[in-house]
Amino acid sequence: MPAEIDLLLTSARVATMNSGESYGLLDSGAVGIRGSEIRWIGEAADAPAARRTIQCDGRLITPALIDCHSHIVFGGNRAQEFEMRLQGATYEEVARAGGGIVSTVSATRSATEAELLAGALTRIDAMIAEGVATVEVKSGYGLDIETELRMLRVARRIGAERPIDIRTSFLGAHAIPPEYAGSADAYIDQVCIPALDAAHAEGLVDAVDGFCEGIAFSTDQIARVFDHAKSLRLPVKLHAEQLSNLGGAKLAASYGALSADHLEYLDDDGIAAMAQAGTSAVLLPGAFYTLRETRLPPIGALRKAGVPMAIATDCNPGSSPLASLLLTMNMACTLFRMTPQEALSGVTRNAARALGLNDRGFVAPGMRADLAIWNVEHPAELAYRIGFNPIHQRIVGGRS
Ligand code: DI6
Ligand code: FE
Repeated sequence: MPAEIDLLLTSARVATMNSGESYGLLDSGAVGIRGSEIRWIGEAADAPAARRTIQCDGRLITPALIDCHSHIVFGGNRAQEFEMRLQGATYEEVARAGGGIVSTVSATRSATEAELLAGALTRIDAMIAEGVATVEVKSGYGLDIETELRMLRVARRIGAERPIDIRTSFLGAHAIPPEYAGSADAYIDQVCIPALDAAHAEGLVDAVDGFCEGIAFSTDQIARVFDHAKSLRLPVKLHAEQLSNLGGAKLAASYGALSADHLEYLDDDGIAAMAQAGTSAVLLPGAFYTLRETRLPPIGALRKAGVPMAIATDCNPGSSPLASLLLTMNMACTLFRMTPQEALSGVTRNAARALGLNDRGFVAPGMRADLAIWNVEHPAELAYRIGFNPIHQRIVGGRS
């Protein structure tokens, strides 16, 4: 009779993350996999027979990591803007002077699909090397129909080129391109919505995102994009309350958004709306760090309201040139005073939830077999070290 388990990971400490409040630790545990699914979890002593066994020698198993907010497809880089900011310019001043997002837009428009893919793969490879198995990737540096589609095709190709699951978000409402300066409404009607239709028709869109901010789009403009997303039955999410409070989180919650992201300027009203709607908070310490923000997202109030908190790299060439989810975990603890357990939940269980994925993010029978095996004893070590990658092995969809 063939064994029911293809692959058994045994003699491991397992952080199952199967409750929101703890690591869900199993000290001498084992995880049984069949095909691409977890079939069994329990004490190593009780483990069933398996075709193949990996002895983990006491190493830690966690769910594979999930980066639920990234902009890894783009052309060029913004090192010069980094220099400008070091000479005193703010992020908003750089954006208003034609730099910022818009300068990445020019570089992205002039890049070929192959060039965009090559750049994105360098960043994805850094993520894979740290045990990441799912990455959300946004468009938003094209801001014309053709380039938005090109970015999303590149995002899909990443998943074909590498063992990683890519979830795409259409971010046509990211910035106003120079040819529409002063005409944000016309941009929404003539480019953003037609681009969304075209991308959706090609099967390129898993969710719709926007940037609600003084230097980007108003709540009314975002609402029009979200109405259109709803008509296509696509879930929504929003960059909200990053540099000021326009009520973006409340708007997002009113559309049942998967997440509201950034949230440094979030107020009590926004928190209550998110809690009621079940909208997750995605916190982005890399952007906070890079922009040297001083206003912290209201972590304590989010925690108290029971809003699930995810954390992500926001990997992008301007406000967060960060591809390390492990460093993001450290920053979430050191800068935002999140606990190491919250940081790990934020890149596993709560990151899955922020993407609307219920088949991953914790270790339990029936879940996808996306796991990371680490050379650490205790899960707090993942957030504790800086610039140190203790990965031993990554398993994606049951494949080691
Ligand atoms: N907020 C961000 O942090 C990124 N986009 C956004 O809306 C930054 C994008 C960039 O500066 O290129
Ligand atoms: Fe972002």
